[in-house]
Amino acid sequence: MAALLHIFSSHTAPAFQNLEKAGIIPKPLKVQATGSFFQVRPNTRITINRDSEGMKGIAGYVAQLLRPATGFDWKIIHQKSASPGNIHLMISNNQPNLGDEGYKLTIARDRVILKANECKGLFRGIQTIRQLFPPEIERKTPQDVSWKLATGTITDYPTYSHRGSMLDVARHFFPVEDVKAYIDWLARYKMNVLHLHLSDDQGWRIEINGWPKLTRIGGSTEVGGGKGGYYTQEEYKEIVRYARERYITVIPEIDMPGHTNAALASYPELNCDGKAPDLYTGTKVGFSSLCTHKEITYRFIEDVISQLSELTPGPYMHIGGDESHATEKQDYITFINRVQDIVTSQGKTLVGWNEIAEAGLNPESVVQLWHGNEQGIQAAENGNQLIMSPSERAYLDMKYDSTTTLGLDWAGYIEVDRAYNWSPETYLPEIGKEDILGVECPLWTETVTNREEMEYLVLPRLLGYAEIGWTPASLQSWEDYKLRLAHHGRRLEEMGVNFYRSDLIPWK
Ligand code: IFG
Repeated sequence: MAALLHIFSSHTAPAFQNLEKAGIIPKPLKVQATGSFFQVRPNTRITINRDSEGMKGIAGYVAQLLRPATGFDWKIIHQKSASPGNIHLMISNNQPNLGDEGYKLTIARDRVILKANECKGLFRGIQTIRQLFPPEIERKTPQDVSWKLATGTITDYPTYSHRGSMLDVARHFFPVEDVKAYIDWLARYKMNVLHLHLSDDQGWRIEINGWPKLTRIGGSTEVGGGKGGYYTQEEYKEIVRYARERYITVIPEIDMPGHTNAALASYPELNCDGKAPDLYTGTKVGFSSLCTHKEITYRFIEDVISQLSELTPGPYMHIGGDESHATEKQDYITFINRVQDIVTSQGKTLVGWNEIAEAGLNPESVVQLWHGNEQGIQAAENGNQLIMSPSERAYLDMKYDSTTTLGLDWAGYIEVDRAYNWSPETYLPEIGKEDILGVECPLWTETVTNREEMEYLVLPRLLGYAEIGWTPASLQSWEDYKLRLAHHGRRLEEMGVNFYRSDLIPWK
């Protein structure tokens, strides 16, 4: 009784007494509130049941998340079991239903226990814990807040294993710190893939040994004629490291045979007529093609793909294949099959936009559906898994509505509700859940020049795509999501990001 009185009498009424009202995004599978709270104190510790590098890394991540706004020490202790007043992280692979990214979170009045089969699952569960702290937790300086976590249990694991976003660093170049900020957003909402669009007509962004002009010339500009830029291999490795620390896989994309003007402008010999075109700073598409008849083209591709494979630990290599209007159809098909052999010889699985389905791919190759449902269906019938990125639903560069200055509108306007109200497994009747690897929302950057503009287009729509990838379609509901998003608005405010305040959301 005293405890109950304590709750109602506490003058600093904590944010929630009801775990089920915490408004977590993406929505967890199962939440059971017990109506009380766990009091975080200055001497609350993070305890880990294994002294492994992975667990120490995760505990360190938690500490650096919670230290700035709480001002507490967050000592990390290796101990077998949970103890009063502390947050215990534990790996115990005896919960097969959780899979490798699932977790079970128990918040009792006197302790917090986060359990998972693997570190990846702990990392996803930490994002949930982060959303149970009051929004002030996002601040960078100690806040005078009574840090209480609502009690109860959460059992959670993702629907799709591929939940990602693509960042186009070719149309406009973004320095490493902007890519890291992008990775932080993905991590916060339990996404696990960053697809980097590293080359296009307007720019080549990754240093390739033996082909220095790709970056010296191809990386020297961008849409609008700015100075462009590129990642050295060291900088690219730093991006990959930062992503891996957050259990996010990088998928590099070198778009080919089309979308290659930057490479063609850098090396005359890659052009069929041996003449290098000018660098291009406009926004047209479909006018460029590697010369598919020349052997040097395949030596070039081998060098690029082998070096990029070496630099990228993930299983995938994206070779683009979209809008190759300047490549003869039969040449295109021969080319894609030859590149597929190069990719698989490097031990990677090929990914490409849906046009590659015309090439009769190995069933292991993955097709990313963006525009061209017939090719998507052809891929599914061919046994290829699909990444669902339908442009009229998932393209983050689409304007919200006619008043949005940033972005494009060729695939239509995508307000926050339209971004949320669809599901990959019902998008096309011919494509079932078993054909789908997951979902990915691309940000093309023809009109995006800096982080603030990025934030405006990406947030809050990214949160909806994160939920589409993580939460079962049966639990998806716009009426429920929009209230959770409204509630989450405080957090976006505290993060200081330039998010779009849609009129459709009753922001708190
Ligand atoms: N389509 C092009 C992109 C970009 C996009 C802008 C794909 C696969 C239109 N290809 O989307 O390069 O220009 O919305």
